[in-house]
Amino acid sequence: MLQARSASLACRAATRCASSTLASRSFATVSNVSPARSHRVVVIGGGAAGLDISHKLLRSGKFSQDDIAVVDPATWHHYQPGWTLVGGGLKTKEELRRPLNGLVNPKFKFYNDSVAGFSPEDNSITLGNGDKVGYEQLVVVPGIAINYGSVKGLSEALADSRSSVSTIYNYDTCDKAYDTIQKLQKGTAIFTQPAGPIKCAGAPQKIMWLALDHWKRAGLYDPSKPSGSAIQISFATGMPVMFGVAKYNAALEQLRKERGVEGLFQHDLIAIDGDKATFALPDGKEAVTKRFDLLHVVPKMGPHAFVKSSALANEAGYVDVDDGTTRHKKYSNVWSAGDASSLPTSKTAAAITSQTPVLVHNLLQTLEGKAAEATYDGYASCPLLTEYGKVLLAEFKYGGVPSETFGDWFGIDQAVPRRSFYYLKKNFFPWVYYNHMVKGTWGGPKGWTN
Ligand code: UQ1
Repeated sequence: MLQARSASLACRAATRCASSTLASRSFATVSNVSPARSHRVVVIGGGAAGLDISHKLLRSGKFSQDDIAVVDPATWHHYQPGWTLVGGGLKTKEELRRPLNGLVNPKFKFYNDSVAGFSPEDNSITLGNGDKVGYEQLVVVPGIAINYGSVKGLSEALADSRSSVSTIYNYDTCDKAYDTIQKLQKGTAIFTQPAGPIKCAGAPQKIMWLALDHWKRAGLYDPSKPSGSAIQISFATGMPVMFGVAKYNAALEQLRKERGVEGLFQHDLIAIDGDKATFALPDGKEAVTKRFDLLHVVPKMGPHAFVKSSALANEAGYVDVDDGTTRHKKYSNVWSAGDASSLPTSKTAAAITSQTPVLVHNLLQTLEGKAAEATYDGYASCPLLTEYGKVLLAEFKYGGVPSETFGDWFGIDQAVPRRSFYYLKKNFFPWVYYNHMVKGTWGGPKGWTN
């Protein structure tokens, strides 16, 4: 199914690790009392999608004080696409976060709490504190969870400051990634990517390309003589290819070969023990164990338990919405976008810029009793760092069809890494994100909206 495919399809700039704290609780707390509070729209999640959607709704001018509620237990909102830059020593993690309550418009009712359960049959949710909250329309955008338990020994290795195991997918360890890259003088560096959907499917190799460039500049790695270099580099991925969109995969596979990086395809990391990493192989083949001097890990990811266990989820646990309209397939007043949704595309902030206008338009139409006719074309993008100073800007739609903004404007090929794209990634996107996207005024490749 497409979900599996989307995993390889790219780059999920999931914009909130905060979402992973949205606790899962059992339905036992859901009672049949009528809601203490009710709102016209309840938005579950204050991440990239939740902030963009709630502020777009407010800007429509159709809502007054407390008509819209936002639910999220997080204290901080993180610009997660920037964590690769932290891993490469280009930004600090502190500059990429903001207190979430400062990003939520005071016109909203902000429930700084988790979700215990959904009751779509009676149009309510239950908060972590047991309160019921009713809605006319529900937007479920809590992101996805990182499953650290998917790799035995990972949590212990990440927490150990002396170990050379890190991940850029976590606020606590994204800077550890840069420390380990700087410290390595010789030996084997392994960068992993799991089988299955993850946010920003390009990030596992972005950090590798930055590390390679760092070691090249330090005289520790010579791409033309990889085996004679002090450091050897392997990319161990649970996927069969470097990237899920054929056009960009060809460019990245060529880079991998040119740069002497060993490709260990369909190698799915399952355990870490000291300086040994064990990978599951397909077709019942016996697992292989490799020694490492540096290990960058990307754990498996999946829907939050409170979504997966709810009536809103499809078989895989994602909010079961129509690929075009973003409307729930069974409950017509429920909507979803971003990582938590079943939309069969990449889990990236760029994808959210194209999903939210559709969702908001259709939700507003529905409130007015009109047809939800806007459709999402699957647009997603992955600005893929290939070295310090260069980015390959993958942009595509459903089906892995390239849809290049600058290719269309200037006739250039975005599979060729460019300096201008690097500045978009490093400076422009973080700026436009906090100044416009979280306020609902950034349309991604469509530019600014009001
Ligand atoms: C984008 O809009 C965006 O949002 C701020 C990103 O940040 C994570 C992106 O990485 C990309 C690629 C876009 C898409 C916008 C253009 C102009 C290609």
